[in-house]
Amino acid sequence: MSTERVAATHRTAPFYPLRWKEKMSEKPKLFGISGSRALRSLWAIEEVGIDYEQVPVSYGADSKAADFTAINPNGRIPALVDGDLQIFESMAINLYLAKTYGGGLYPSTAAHEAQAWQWSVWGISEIEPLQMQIVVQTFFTPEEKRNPKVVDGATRGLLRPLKVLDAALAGRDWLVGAHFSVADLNLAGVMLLLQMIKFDYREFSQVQRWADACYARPALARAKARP
Ligand SMILES: N[C@@H](CCC(=O)N[C@@H](CS)C(=O)NCC(=O)O)C(=O)O
Repeated sequence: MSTERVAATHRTAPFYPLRWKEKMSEKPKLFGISGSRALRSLWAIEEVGIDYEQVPVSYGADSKAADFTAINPNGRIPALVDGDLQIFESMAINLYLAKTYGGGLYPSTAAHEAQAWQWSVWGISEIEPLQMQIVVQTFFTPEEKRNPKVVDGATRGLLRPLKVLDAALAGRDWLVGAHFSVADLNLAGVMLLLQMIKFDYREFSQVQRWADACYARPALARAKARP
């Protein structure tokens, strides 16, 4: 919701909770750069379409500075400040943004909401550790120290969750309900790293189709164009 819409809502509904009034004074601030996992939350905030400020904190020393660790004591990006709320973890940030400002991006029933949480947690627990092994070996390990067995093992390990995802997507366009939702956003956001390493999805045609549709979203292109 834009600041103007919040302001208009407030004018016509004087008994709105105070937090809306507080939010009118300052835009949400998203901390992190697009060349990091903060891309997931930049994508989310571009999808919901609110006015926001990006604070391009990078990883390394930048994310360990005291003014940033006061927001995220883990010293990791992304983080979000919205009014009194300070929150870290990309999945949690995205669920909050979608629920607070996202309209149709957030499921409207408790069952669909639970499924959105399921896919968000599943991406972080079943996909992320394995894909990170490949990313670390490919991009952050000097060639002479790389261990092809690690990449082979992680690639094999990914086959099981990808098979599950492929089956879940059979006969449906999106993970939850009939349209793109925060469930797709979060899982595809995690899997951006698989796209980066050009993971071969040939065996998983439903995953390929769904990933292509997610990655064609204009909001993602806008997020990638950010610093
Ligand atoms: N689970 C976290 C991971 C965040 C994360 O590890 N971010 C990296 C950048 S890609 C970072 O800030 N690294 C800095 C460090 O570990 O010192 C999330 O999804 O938000």
